Amino acid sequence: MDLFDGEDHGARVALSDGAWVLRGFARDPAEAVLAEIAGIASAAAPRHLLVPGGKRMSVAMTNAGSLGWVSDTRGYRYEACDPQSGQPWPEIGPTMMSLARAAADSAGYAQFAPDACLCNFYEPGARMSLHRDFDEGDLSAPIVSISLGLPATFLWGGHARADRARRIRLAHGDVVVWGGASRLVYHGVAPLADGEHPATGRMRYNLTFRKAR
Ligand code: MD3
Ligand code: FE
Repeated sequence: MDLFDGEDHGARVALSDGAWVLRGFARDPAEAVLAEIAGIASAAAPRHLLVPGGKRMSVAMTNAGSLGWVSDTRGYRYEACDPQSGQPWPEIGPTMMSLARAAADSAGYAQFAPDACLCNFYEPGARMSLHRDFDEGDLSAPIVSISLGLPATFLWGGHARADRARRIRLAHGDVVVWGGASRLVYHGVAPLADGEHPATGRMRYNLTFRKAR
């Protein structure tokens, strides 16, 4: 019996090939995860990165783990140090790490050992346009995402950018595991609707755990 076992948990819904949504999987430990996010943010401040085209992202980002995802006008890559401080990224928090591993396990990905956690900070209006995540060195590993705070509309496309996107609501405590045939699909997030969440105020947090090396 593990820490996160409870009557809410164990609802494991297949979204499509290799993608599983675990509704409310992170709800009980949410406060501990939010405290870990605050610790990460105080060591490596969330910032609005530039994309290679020169635009500034509306989502603020930081990282935890031995590698962190960064973007600037030269491109996208993983780096061991925060370019803003020159220091290594802070460690992935123990509660969020065990949660990500338990989620991967329950979706059939045993021994998930992420080395990177990208932390996304959404204020009302922030969005993420359709993209694929393929900068990771190990594309056979899944990505695990944890959503906290205000709900978002996740846009889930196909294997071609032009494929019509499905809309999926991701709420506080939802965890999604994206692997197998779903690992390289186009996806994004619609502009965040304004609101007030009891745990986070006017904010949404999304953590994605990756095997970058
Ligand atoms: C499906 N983040 O950080 S999480 C990202 O809500 C990102 O902040 C979104 O897309 C967010 O790259 C969505 C869900 C997610 C993450 C990675 C995926 C879905 C994915 C990779 C492949 C397929
Ligand atoms: Fe993504």
